[in-house]
Amino acid sequence: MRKLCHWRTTMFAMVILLFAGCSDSPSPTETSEDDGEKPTYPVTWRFALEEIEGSVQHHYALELKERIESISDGNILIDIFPYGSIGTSIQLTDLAREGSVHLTFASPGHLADVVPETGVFTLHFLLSDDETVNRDILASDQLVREFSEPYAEQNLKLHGFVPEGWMVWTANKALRTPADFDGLAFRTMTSKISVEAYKAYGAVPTPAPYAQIYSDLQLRRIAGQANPVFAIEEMGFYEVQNTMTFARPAQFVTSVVSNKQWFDDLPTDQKQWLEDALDEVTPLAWEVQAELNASRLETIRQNSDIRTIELTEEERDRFREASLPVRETYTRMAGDRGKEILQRLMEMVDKAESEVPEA
Ligand code: 6CS
Repeated sequence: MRKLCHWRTTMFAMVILLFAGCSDSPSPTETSEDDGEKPTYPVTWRFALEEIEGSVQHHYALELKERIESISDGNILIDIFPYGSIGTSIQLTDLAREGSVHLTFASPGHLADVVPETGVFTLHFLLSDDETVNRDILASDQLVREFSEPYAEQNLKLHGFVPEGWMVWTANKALRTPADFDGLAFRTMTSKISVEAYKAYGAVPTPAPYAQIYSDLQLRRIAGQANPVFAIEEMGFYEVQNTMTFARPAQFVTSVVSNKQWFDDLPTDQKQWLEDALDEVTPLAWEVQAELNASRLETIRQNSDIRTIELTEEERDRFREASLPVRETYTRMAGDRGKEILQRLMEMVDKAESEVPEA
């Protein structure tokens, strides 16, 4: 990636860890609501992002920061750490689990090795083709409740899921049928279940952190990758690929989490501020991703002669069929609880789609 230096990442991670114990905001092992002490304001919450400045996650974090700092009259400050200032997705999850960062994004494509149930969001053609159906399901309290326990077991408090747009495939050729993936070194997110989605199409899945994609494409260590349009633009992937295939196999879904013990120990008013602010930001994030994905496609078109291909329904059906066995693999990896979640999610989609008024 152009905007990230690995050594800097490691250094920053070490600095964060060193300062973790003397944070403005109590670390999970320090003060708690129960000890009756008034917090010493202002306190600072650290929010780490899996994406760079200008991204969907960055917009989300800025909106949250503005709200929290305003509702709390400046008593709570939020320090935002965009991708590149601390570490990879999975490192951010680890830092949140041990309390060095308070809040972070944790995308299932990486997180599923830690919380296997979240691998359900890496499955293709599972959610609806209707984005508003997906938006409502992902924003529902019911879904968050389904996942609360698996996250809590990893000392993570799940605050919600955020869709960031359709996954778009890039390569130096069109990917119209599963046969086009045959033997193709295709970058996937790092969890085992993310790999399975592309193995099912005959690709040679090559898991790698986000920061590595650009150089791996440039060096021809990989031949393709999948990400929403806004990411393909801001990470420059379109500069080193000549075709974008729009197959709408899945939404890119991420989750917003905090250190569970830190959240449980927050004074009641701070907890309420956080929950209220998150409730306000979620619908905005939907609008932000829609706007960014549309405008960045224009930017890509202006700055390159990349080909864009929209698959027909018949072409999509071939991928849908090839993707179905991965659901079995998911249930083996995510166990009974994962199986139930998959079932519940399919029911939610069916129900929501049946309630969509006819056009
Ligand atoms: O592909 C990835 O790894 C990343 N893609 C996005 C859009 N956000 C974060 C994630 O790590």
